[in-house]
Amino acid sequence: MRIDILTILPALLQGPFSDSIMKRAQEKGLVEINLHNIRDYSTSKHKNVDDYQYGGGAGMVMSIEPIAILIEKLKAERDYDEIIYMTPDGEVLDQRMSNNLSLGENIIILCGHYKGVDERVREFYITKEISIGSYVLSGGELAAAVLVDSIVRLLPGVLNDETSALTDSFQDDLLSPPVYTRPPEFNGMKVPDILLTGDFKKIDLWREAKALERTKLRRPDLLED
Ligand code: 6GU
Repeated sequence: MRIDILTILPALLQGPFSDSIMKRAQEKGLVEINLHNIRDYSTSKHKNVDDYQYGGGAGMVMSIEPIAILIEKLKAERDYDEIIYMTPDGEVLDQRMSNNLSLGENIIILCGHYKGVDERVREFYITKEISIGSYVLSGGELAAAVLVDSIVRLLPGVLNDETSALTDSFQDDLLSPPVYTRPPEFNGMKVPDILLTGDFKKIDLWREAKALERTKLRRPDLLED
């Protein structure tokens, strides 16, 4: 999979992809993540990427020109499955969306800033608008990092058995059951006896019950449909 991220703050996105699972996925050639600085495509003397909004009002708007030049360049090089705009008024990200996006070959992710991008970018180029939740971030970069992480870890070969995506919370609409490791007792706090029995059939049933109990208590909305 190839992911092209369009941003005015590429430095914000370098960290999240240069360590651990995201780093290994790139080294293994399972994903290619390219950061593009929108400012490099500005044609103005001072390399502006934003301007005052028509009609007045506080806040700058990201201009269409540098974004259009960059998207046209990328689209001329290959076909894209989706051109995504990260925005608080987009569709709220969930596991189903990440699963679907992980099946694509090439995606573009545009990170918004200021008051957002000129509406014409959204109308002519964007195929999908995604939010990561009901709160406001300073820009789309951190949201893009969340989206990319959730997609890349689903690509075949990225996770090993130990970190398998199949046992994640949400993958089957349930939260994960509690987990424990040694020691069996710490300051009087004990690991549940059943986990020490070696009876894996019973342990599986216990985990299922705990997952359901935890989901009912913390996220009853997941059980609704
Ligand atoms: Cl995608 N962008 C911004 N700026 N804020 C957000 C968001 C995105 N998702 C939730 N809040």
